[in-house]
Amino acid sequence: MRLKKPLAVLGAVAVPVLFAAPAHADTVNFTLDELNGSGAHATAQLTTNPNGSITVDINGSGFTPNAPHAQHLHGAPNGDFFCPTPSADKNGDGQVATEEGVAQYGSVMVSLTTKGDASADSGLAVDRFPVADANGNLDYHRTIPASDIPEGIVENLEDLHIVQHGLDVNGNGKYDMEALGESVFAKSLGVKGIPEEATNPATCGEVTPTGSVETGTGSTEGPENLGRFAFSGAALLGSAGAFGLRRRLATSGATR
Ligand SMILES: [Cu+2]
Repeated sequence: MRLKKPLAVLGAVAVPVLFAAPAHADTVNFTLDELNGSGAHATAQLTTNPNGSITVDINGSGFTPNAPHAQHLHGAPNGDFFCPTPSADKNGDGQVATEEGVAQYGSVMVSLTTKGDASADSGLAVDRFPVADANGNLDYHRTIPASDIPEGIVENLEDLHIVQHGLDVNGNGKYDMEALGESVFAKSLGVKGIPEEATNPATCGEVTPTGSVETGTGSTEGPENLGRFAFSGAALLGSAGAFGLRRRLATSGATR
């Protein structure tokens, strides 16, 4: 046991101090790769704090500029989930849509919002998600309070995946209906008129393999203020459909 030597050296006086030390902070790194040809990449660092909160840092590039990007911790403690493969594209439109990807990356555990609630209930609170800058860079830093984090997550961060949503498929600098039509996911929650581009996943990240290095590329095209959505998160917060969907998808994922 490694402690033996320091204890012997420090002597009995130091022992109570050692045992009184707070729980250690664990840091887990994630590498987020592009999904759906978004061109976006990111790295993330999740640090668990002694009080049960998680400090999240995300640095990414290549995102749709000036547009909000919903982002979540997906999966389940000890869950058998992973970042989606092309096979997740069930309708063959060349895109793994949110509702198609959830079966593989799991349902929302934590919503990485910029303020307020960060539970799964805020999964579509787009007015509280980070907005990429004019160059498509997206940086995020927040400590998520323990009260918004489900049981078992802090101890099992390596089982989770980070997914960031929103991409500009037809390269016109904004989320619109022309590329992919309406969001099937949002519509399933009773919200119409949301572009599929706004909800499709742009990146997915798993725990960074030890020793690997990730580099990102920046996008500088089409700065335009498109941070507005036709709906507010509040409209979705109370949606029973959101809960039903989560439960349904979680069940289908668990039976795989
Ligand atoms: Cu997500």
